[in-house]
Amino acid sequence: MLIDSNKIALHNEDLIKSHTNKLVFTASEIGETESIIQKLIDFQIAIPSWALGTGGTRFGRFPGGGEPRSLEQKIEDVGILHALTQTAGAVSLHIPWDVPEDYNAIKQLASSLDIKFDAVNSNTFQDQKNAKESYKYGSLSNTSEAVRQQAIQHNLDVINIGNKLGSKSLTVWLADGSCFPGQNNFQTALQNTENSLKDIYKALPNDWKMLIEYKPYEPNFYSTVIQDWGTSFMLANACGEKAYSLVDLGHHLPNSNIEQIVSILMLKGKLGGFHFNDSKYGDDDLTVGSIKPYALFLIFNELVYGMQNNPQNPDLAWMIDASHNIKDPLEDLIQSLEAIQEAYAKALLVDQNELKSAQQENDVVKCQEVLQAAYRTDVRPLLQEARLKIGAAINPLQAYRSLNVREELIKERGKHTVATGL
Ligand SMILES: [Mn+2]
Repeated sequence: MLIDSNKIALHNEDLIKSHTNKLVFTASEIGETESIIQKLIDFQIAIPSWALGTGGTRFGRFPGGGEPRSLEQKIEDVGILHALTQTAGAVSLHIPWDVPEDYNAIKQLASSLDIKFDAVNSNTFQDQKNAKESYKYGSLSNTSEAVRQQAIQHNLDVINIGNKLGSKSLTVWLADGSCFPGQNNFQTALQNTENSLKDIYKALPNDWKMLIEYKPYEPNFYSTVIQDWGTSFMLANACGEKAYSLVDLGHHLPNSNIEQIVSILMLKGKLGGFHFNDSKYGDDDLTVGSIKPYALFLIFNELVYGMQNNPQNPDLAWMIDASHNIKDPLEDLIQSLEAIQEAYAKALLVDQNELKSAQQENDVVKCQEVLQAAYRTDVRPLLQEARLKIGAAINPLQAYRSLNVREELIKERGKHTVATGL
């Protein structure tokens, strides 16, 4: 299904009058708006191929119909999101599920929808059919050399696939760890992981990055080999200058100060990728900004500071890594995109000079006032203006519903479809 740009224009015509009134008011409140609007236009967020279907838990899964069953259909879904928002201009593939049969056809389809190929993701956390070795006791950390070699080779294959599509980075997330005390030798597991990552790193093309994701627990419940940002940072340093840490918002223990982690990694030039989601308890993969919007704003405040003050840190690979257990996946992603833009715009509003001088004077009250003045500003008219300027829908969710996108997808693909790769 393709979104007709005329229909978006009609949707915008209906909303433009009230939008313009709100924008005038917002502009009068905050002054200069053009640079913020341009930054919002430039900010593109990748959609992972596994986020386009309904997720589930170990208790069940309730597919909503019209889900993409092939790589082509997944890219078409990202195309729908991008047409409505002009913010989702990239897809992040997961191998082995998204191996193209016809590379040229896939590249053409993506470019016709203005979609780029972001980081490619390897998978060594479950066994594939016909695999010789099992990852039951780990992959890159496994005590068996044969298992480690299989996992290394898989990552090299993923680099090769990504290279043919124009990707520029490999994301490695490991489920490796242990479920019970004594099961693993911590030092051996980490050493094996480091050696395996170095072997993968050696095959990385010169203009690529390797992004190393961390997570404190799950699916292993006693220990995880790459448990935190310090371990990821250590491994990235051991591999070399093209290796970076990747922060996934859900991959922290409750109440971790993620904004501080982000800040320190950027100071050290080692923050390479970022996965958005939200959580109440653990790696809940909920809609971005649905639980802790102020925490998201504080994180964005550090990201903006880093982007403005840390030239040693590269441009980040931004991605939504969420699951949609009971919502329409595309509607959930539209909500997440909006929450990300909102937090970004608010962070851009922070008066950095005023904050700095308040910090110098140890005016703690003023510091809080500066941050919260930005946070309390309604920036939605700026998001809408950015969308209007680039041909997206002023209200993407409303447009999605009034264009009956899900109904059309169900007509095209059927009611009982289950997306692959989750
Ligand atoms: Mn992630």
